[in-house]
Amino acid sequence: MHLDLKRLVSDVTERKQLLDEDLIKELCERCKEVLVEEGNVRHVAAPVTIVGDVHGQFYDVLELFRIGGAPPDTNYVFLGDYVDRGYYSVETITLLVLYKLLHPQRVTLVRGNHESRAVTQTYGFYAECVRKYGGAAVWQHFTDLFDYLVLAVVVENTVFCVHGGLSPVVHTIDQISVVDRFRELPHEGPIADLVWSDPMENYPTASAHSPGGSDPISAMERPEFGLSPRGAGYLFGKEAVRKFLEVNGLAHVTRAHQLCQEGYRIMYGNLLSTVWSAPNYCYRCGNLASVLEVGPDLGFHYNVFGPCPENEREAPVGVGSGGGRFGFRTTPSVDDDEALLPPATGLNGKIVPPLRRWDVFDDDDEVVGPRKSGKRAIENDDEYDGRAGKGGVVDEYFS
Ligand SMILES: [Mn+2]
Repeated sequence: MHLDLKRLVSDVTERKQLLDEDLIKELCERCKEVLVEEGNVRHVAAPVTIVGDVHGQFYDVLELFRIGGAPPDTNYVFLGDYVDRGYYSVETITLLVLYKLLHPQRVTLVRGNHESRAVTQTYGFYAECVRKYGGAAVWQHFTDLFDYLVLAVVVENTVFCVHGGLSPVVHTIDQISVVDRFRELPHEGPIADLVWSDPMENYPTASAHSPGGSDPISAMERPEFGLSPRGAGYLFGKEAVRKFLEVNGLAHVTRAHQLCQEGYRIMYGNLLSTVWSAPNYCYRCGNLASVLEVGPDLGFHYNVFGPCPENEREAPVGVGSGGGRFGFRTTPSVDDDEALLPPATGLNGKIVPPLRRWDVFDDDDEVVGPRKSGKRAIENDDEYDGRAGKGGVVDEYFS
């Protein structure tokens, strides 16, 4: 099958077309062929722009590319959670797959906890596929592809990038490199932890920590990790991050997975940051978004932006705010019973000094070459922090 990938990009971005099911199947097959050659941990060079959760907010993704530059003018690492919650998961993942195929060395797709058959059946992507294509085949093609996404990225042997966070059973990058990732997301173990875990401010120090005894790893071996109320992954604190960076000769962990009111959040004296790239999340949170631009000198710039006007339409034609009869259980709910990420303190000028590495880490993987990137910041007004849901593994906070 001959594919004009550039033409397909404009079909999706300009003509707002859904690609045919046969075409989606072909794109997913070709993308798997590319991804299967990538290691679990991909090494990339700066400059590179790191993107957090986008959750099917396709019009905001288009805005993101207007602000940050489109591939290949900007190198990208996407940190996962491409689908669910928003109304345009199909368009979003289709576009990212097209860019990956067009520029495989300049675009890296990391797996999020929503790149999963189980999670997408609950949070919207499955229903959207069925609604838009009249069946589950497209959902199957994409979720089969998700099994091939990489688990983490290291930028310039200095910045560790992952969707969720650290794992009590992962001490070294090499340990991530040897797991078998080509499968549905497991409920526990290193892969689950990487996509589900969260940092916690003021995590109790080892001496002050009194584990409840319900979790053997936390209680006996890694007191710097604690059980997560998400039901999967772990909570971890500064000490876990400091150790991980030191052991691996790295300087910073950047991750996504949690809504940030201001679009990003810096913690632990700049040892860790959260990047969130879905503005006005679920069309109602009123939050800002950002992408993290890592410069050639490893300087950080959090490029903050708000929702684009098209997303203010909230839902595509035919999808009511209730949405249930189209498969959305309801318009995604937002509970603010648990404050998520309080406003960032310090470092609020968005320019963060270049990082200092602990040590030199040996790289043996492919490296993406330098590229220029355009910049334009947009401001927004509203504010909200929140997360919803508790219970089983599939049940989660909010991202
Ligand atoms: Mn997530």
